[in-house]
Amino acid sequence: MIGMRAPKMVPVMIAGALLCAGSAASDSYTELIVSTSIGTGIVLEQTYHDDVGIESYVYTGDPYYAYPASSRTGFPSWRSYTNTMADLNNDGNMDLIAVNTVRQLNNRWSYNLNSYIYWGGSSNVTALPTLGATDVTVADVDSDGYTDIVFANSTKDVNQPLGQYAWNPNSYVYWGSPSYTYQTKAELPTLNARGCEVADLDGDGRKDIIFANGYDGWDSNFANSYIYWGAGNKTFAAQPGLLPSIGGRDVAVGDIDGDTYLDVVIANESSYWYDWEENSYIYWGDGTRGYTAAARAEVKTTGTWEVGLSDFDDDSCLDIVFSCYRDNSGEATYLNANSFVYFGDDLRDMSRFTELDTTAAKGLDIYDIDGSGYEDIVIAQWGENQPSIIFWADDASGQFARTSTFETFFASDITAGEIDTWIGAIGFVAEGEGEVPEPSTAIIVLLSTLVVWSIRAFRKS
Ligand SMILES: [Ca+2]
Ligand SMILES: [Ca+2]
Ligand SMILES: [Ca+2]
Ligand SMILES: [Ca+2]
Repeated sequence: MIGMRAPKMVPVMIAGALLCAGSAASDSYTELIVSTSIGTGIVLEQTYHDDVGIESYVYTGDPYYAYPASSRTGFPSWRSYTNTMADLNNDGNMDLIAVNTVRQLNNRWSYNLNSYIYWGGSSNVTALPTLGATDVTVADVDSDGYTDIVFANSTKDVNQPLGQYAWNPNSYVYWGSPSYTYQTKAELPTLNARGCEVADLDGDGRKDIIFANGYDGWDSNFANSYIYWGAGNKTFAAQPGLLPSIGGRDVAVGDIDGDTYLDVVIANESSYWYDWEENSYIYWGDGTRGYTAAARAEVKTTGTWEVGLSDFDDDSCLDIVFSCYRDNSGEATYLNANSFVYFGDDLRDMSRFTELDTTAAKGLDIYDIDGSGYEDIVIAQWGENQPSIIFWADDASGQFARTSTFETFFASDITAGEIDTWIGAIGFVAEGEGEVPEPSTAIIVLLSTLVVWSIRAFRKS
C-alpha cells in the first residue's frame, strides 16, 4: 500500500556560531550522538504539565575519548528514542536524523509528531511526520540511487485530547529523490513496530524490510514480527512473512553462522508487563523466504532494548550484542540487568557469551571509537544522571576488559561516528516547536513497576 503525503520543510531560527559550518575538515576523533528521553515509562502526571522538547546532544571527540559534559552541544528533539547519522544527500557532510517519539500536548501524550533531519553543513531541517517512531534505518530500499529512510512507528493518536491511542500504526518508508525533500512515502502495516532493518533476505535483488513488532494492538505481546518482501518499483508483497516474537523490540540482520545466508535476530523485550526475562531469537536463513520457528536458536536475554552485530572475535561469524535494561526482580535492582554478547558459530552453537555489566541499558552502537582496529560497544544507560558506558575492545578476545563512562541524563540511544563538519550547524530550533530548555530534574520520577502496570493497563483500555 502506497500513501502519498508531503512533509513540510521547516524554516529554522538560527542561534550560535552557524557561520563556521560546513568547511572544517574531519579531525578523526569520533563523535557520540546521544538521544535523551525521559521516556513513556515515567509517572505520567508528573510530566504532563511540562511540555519541553528534550534535548539530544553531540559529544565532540578528542584524543582522550572522555566525552565530558563540557564537550557536548544540545539540539532539539522530542523524547527521542533513537538517532542515526548518514550522508543522505552525498554532499560530503554527515546528516543526522533525530527520531522524535512522543511529546506532551494538552496534558496528554501525543505520538503524532515530526522527526527531524538535520542537514550537515547547513542550517536546514526537514521535518518528517512519524507516529511514535522508535527506530530508523537508512538504506536505498528501492535501489534507485537515492537513500531512503524507514521509520518503525509504534503508536498513534486516535483522539489525542482524550488520550486515546492505537498501538498498530503503519510504519513509513520515505523515498529519497534528487531533491532529498522526502515528499513521498510508502506505508506498511505493523503492530507496535519498535525496530526495523533493510536487507535482501531472499537474494532476489530486491531489498526487503523487517519490522520487530511489540504488541498485537489488543491484548498480547505475542505478535509476529514482519518481513515485507520487496516487489520492485517501490512496492512490497501485500502479505508479510511472519517471525514469531515476544514483545519484539529490535531486529538485526547478518550472517551469524557463516554459511553466507542472512540470519535475522529478533530482540524480545517482554511477554507481559511483569515478565521481562524472555529469550531472544535467531532465525537461520537458507537463502529462501523460509524463516521459521523450526529453524531458530534462542539465547538468554532480559528486557532487551536493542540488538547489534559485529565480528568481535574475528572468526567470520557475526556476534550479537543485546542491550538489556531490566529484569524481573521487581526491587531496587531491577534496572541492573546485564547486557550480553553472544558469539556466532558455524555449528550454530550459541552457548558462548560475554556478559556486559550495565545499568538500565537502552540503545547501543558498535564502532571503532578509538581507531584501534577493533570495534567497541557504546551503550546508553537510562536514568537521572546515569552515565553511559563504553566497552573497549583492545583485541579480538571479545572480552571488553576495559570500560569507561561519561555523563548522560536519561540517555536512550547513542550513535558513534565522525561529524565534525556538521558541528557548527547545531543550535537551531525548529520554528513552531518552541524553545528547548535543559531537561528539568524536578519533573523526573524513576520508573516503577506500578507505572509499567499503569501503562499496560492504559494500553488495554
Ligand atoms: Ca531509494
Ligand atoms: Ca528481496
Ligand atoms: Ca547464516
Ligand atoms: Ca565472531
